[in-house]
Amino acid sequence: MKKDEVLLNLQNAVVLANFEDALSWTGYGLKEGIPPFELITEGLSKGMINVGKKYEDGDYYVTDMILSSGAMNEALTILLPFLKKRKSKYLGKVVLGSVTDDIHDIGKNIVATMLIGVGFDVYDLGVNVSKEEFINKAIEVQADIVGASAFMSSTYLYQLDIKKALDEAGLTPKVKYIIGGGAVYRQWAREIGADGFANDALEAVNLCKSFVSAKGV
Ligand code: B12
Repeated sequence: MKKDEVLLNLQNAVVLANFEDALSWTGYGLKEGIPPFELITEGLSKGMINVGKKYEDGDYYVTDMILSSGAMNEALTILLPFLKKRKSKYLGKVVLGSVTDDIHDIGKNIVATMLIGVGFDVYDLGVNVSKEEFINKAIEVQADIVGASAFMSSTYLYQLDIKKALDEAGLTPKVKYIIGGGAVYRQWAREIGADGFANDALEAVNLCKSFVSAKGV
């Protein structure tokens, strides 16, 4: 079977919240040598984009989004361990979380896993994380990077609050601040003075690596 077909089957498994298919097409894709990250971004995540569209169009309810997340998370239980295998030396410390009032965490979890995989220590604060929690953790662990995820137009403004709090705590510019998530764009990162934005976990990894390599790690 062609790679595109496998990826399409994975997308459909997520859209239809078919847990069994999500698992079996993930297994099949891996057996066929499709890289785990591609199965995530080109298969599962694209399925989630369709789920979001269906919700927006009124064809899906919140319960449908919950079920689809379940199917995606099921497949991720197989895929994330591949991304987590640490291959390289220690690169630094990253504090991550989803902002206040935002409980979307699938994207953030993928970012966290991939950062661990390339050598970062990740302190994942979870979801609905206040600016104070970000700052306190960054100080406690002497973080190199703080990353905030937001998936909603009602929550992305908290990314600005975190930037202000980092400035006020005197952590910037030493601590780099990065943002991402379904609700945000590169331009927003520029507007709030964040050090970077990433569309996906691979970009996030490259961004974080660029900060530490600039420090000579
Ligand atoms: C799944 C889902 C849910 C699940 C979340 C489950 C979970 N544990 O995460 C549930 C059902 C709980 C949910 C609830 C809600 N949701 Co919802 N949800 C989605 C959906 C369909 C998919 C999101 C997702 O997980 N995508 C998959 C991942 C992999 O996304 P990704 O963007 O590819 O992730 C990459 C990048 O973003 C980046 N990245 C992510 N985080 C970070 C962080 C950093 C630092 C960096 C650098 C990069 C980075 O790397 C990731 C990995 O490659 C989206 C639709 C969409 N298009 O986003 C709606 C969506 C986000 N939800 C929406 C809404 C409205 C809600 C609810 C308000 C619904 C309701 N009435 O209750 C609630 C709000 C709950 C809350 N308080 O947060 C809206 C938001 C609209 C808006 N613009 O504000 C969306 C856009 C749907 C829509 N089209 O209307 N939701």
